[in-house]
Amino acid sequence: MERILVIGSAGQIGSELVLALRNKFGNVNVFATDIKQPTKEIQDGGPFQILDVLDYKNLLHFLVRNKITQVYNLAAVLSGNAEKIPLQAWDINMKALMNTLEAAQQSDAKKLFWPSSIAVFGPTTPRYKTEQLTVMEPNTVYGISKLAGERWGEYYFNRYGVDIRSVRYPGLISYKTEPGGGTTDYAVEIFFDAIKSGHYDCFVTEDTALPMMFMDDAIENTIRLMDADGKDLSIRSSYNMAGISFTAGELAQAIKQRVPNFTISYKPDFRQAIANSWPASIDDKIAREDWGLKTEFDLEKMTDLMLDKVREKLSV
Ligand code: AKB
Repeated sequence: MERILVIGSAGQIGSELVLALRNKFGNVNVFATDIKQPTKEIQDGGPFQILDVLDYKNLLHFLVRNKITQVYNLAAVLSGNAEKIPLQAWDINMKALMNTLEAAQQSDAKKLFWPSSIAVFGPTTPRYKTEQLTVMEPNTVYGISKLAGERWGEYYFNRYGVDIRSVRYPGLISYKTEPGGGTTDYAVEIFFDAIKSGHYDCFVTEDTALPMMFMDDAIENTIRLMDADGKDLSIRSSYNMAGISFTAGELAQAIKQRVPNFTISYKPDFRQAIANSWPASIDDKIAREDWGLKTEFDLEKMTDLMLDKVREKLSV
């Protein structure tokens, strides 16, 4: 019987992952935690507790007291926000990971999911169909922390047998909880603004292409990786995960086809440089081969669903 802790359950990924895990493992076996209140659905649906992953002793106590066997650590300061508070963001991102790795090693919670990101790549990385093993010289605080985190994860696997599993998430597109402080946030904001006001001021240029993924695909693949037989996993740093690549202009066009009055202006800010340093598309054949990564949503299908769900959420 698995007993699962999700750190960061109020965030964009956590708020959907907790629900999927509770469906699979039973409500009482999935402990949602965060430093802020999650959605009502999560609070009412099973155990929830305020827990600060930066407090090592408390984290270890929690794992032991609740006989936790698996941890999903989703706590992070994302790329845009990290550039505003570089040292603080480094401290938070690294400490959150190191505390989890160390607590996993010291307890029975040996199976760990920690997300990496396409941010581990940098301006010297080949931009198209970026391979798993390639040049990695990230030049953002967030990217540097994710690359360092990947190395530490692999170290804890080799040295202590912590069963860490990870994917390099592309930009994630969802309607339940909006992301906060990331570079790929425009691909979510655009849907909300299209429905609310019919106009979006986009903070990257029209021709900016980045890999993205609809949240349902991200959640399914995260659980698929955690379910995989450890013997099949050749990568313990983090797996490339491609999703779908499109430009901001192509996304705007897909929305305009469905919301004819929609307009967009391009006003690039500091996040343009971050976007330019990341790959436009990713090669994820190793994940497909090792543990059966697969996706269902292309740009059209995702746009249809996002518009429906955002309309429902905003009750228009
Ligand atoms: C961000 O934009 O910072 C994140 C990411 C790609 O990891 N969404």
